[in-house]
Amino acid sequence: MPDFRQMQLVPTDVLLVIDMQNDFCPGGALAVAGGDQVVPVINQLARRFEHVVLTQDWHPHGHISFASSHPGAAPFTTVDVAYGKQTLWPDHCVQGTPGAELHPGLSIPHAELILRKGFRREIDSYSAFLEDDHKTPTGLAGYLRERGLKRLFLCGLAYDFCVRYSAVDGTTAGFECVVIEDATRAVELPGSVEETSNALASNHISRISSTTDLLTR
Ligand code: VGL
Ligand code: ZN
Repeated sequence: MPDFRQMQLVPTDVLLVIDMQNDFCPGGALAVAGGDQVVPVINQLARRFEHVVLTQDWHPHGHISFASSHPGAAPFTTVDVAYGKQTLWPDHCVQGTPGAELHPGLSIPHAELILRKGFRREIDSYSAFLEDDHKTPTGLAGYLRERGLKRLFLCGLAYDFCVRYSAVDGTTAGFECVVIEDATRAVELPGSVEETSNALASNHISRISSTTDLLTR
């Protein structure tokens, strides 16, 4: 594992802020415990990065990931869909609703891109790179590559879903990915945090703290 104490941020690094939206924060439709607590941590981190990219979960009404779209099904259960198992969620991050807006405390005026994902009714997208059919690209890899951005520091919500899959797919796409652990929070379905930590480890994705020298110097 790289020694982040010896390292410096370089201009080809990017902070990737995943789904810091009202619906994932306390009071929201799919609230993650302590989700709002990472807002000041992320604001502070963002000042260290020349390049910041945000993502926004952005679902149409009737989205395949909504339990309400599957008669008789309850949130937090799974169903089989064309691309495999789909966890069902309460309706969340519906396009154009207040719940889909970025958290009002987020202050990153220099963010360069807001990438929306999950906007196809029949395909969910946890990952910022590849939708859950494992085929449909979001365009982010092309954007980063064309701009010469190489190393991704991930934060935001949720650790065990969108942060996890974005980090793994980013690695597969050829980017070095690092998760800033205290700048994330987890949904915490049974086993999901442990599985995430294992998936990150087996993909050689480092987990660091926002207080690491690299990020504070
Ligand atoms: C997410 C569940 C459903 C996330 C998005 O941002 O982690 N989780 N949609
Ligand atoms: Zn979603």
